[in-house]
Amino acid sequence: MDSGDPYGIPPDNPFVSREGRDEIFAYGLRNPFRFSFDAGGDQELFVGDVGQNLFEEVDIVTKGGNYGWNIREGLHCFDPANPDQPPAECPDTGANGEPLLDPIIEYPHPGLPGGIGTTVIGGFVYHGSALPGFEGRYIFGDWSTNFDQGDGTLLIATPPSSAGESWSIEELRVATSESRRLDAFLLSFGQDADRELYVLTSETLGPTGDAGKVFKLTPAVTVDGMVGEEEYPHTTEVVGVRVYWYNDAENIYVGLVSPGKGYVDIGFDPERRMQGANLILTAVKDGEIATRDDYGVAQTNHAPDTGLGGEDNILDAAGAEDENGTVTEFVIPLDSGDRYDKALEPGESYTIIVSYHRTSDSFSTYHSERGYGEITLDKPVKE
Ligand SMILES: [Ca+2]
Ligand SMILES: [Ca+2]
Ligand SMILES: [Ca+2]
Repeated sequence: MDSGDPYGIPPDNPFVSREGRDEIFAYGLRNPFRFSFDAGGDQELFVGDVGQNLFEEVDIVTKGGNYGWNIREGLHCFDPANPDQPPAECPDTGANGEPLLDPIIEYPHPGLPGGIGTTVIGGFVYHGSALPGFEGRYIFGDWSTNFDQGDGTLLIATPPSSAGESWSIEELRVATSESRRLDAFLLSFGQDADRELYVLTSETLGPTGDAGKVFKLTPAVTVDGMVGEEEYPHTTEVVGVRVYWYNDAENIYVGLVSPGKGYVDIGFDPERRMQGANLILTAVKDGEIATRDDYGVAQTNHAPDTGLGGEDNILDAAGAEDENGTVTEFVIPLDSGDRYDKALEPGESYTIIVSYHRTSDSFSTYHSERGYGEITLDKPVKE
């Protein structure tokens, strides 16, 4: 509050010095539930406005705007006496002749074609760094498809190419859930100082019990032998091999895109040449992924951890070849506890040593190319 003691009303509010409450900034909203200002762009005010029987909407709120309730529900006409049947026609101005402003997003309730949910939950325009593909898009959701069993939906909306059109929406699927959905009531979103987003849920309908959870939105890396455009938040190139990585609090996920048809490997935190590095060797042999967890026993020599008395700690791996080369992906623990793996700390930077062979799948063939790079790990909150 810039003025007033302790209460003030901005003097340029639309109803100051005329009929109507001075506090009103905008109107025609039914049940606005969660709002946020865009941290970028034009710092616009995004509001999720809960509808009645049929349609949910999201509005960009402007001073003095009339958002149509109860003449309209979403983009549809609304009749309070017959709320399940949108009239074919309705006024396009309010009581004072002002235009009724359309939402930027509308979606229907379950039971209608394309039905998503019953209650829109406003979110944030994304400006974090973990999910670069989400930049400038609006992350929001729906509370639940029904009142009995929490079944919230995460949604992402993309701005239209021409102003005035609706934003397109897609469901955000949850990789860490078997159903790929929240399986809980979606209550709200949060944002941290880095503008990363959090999802607040509960398994109970009301504000009771201890079934509330807070999740952080992070990239979904799938170990499938394909590196998707927005799959990994980080990448670097070493001697023609593109290295992708992502880490959570427990594991590091790595994608290697090699110009060769032979093996490709990466060593973490080498001391001299490959000596002391935790080396992960990968190759696609006859269409199948082959991997080995090694240790740099000397500057130019490495051996399988299992042969040295350690363990193979590769948790998952996949790979594929095409005419351009080889793609492999794998997951290893940040700290396997094995003395032949280097423990990696979230938030720290490490040298990497990367090599590949143009044609040979044999892990004992001398590489075609080798070089050094650096990776920096994210410091995620405990999930
Ligand atoms: Ca993948
Ligand atoms: Ca190991
Ligand atoms: Ca190792």
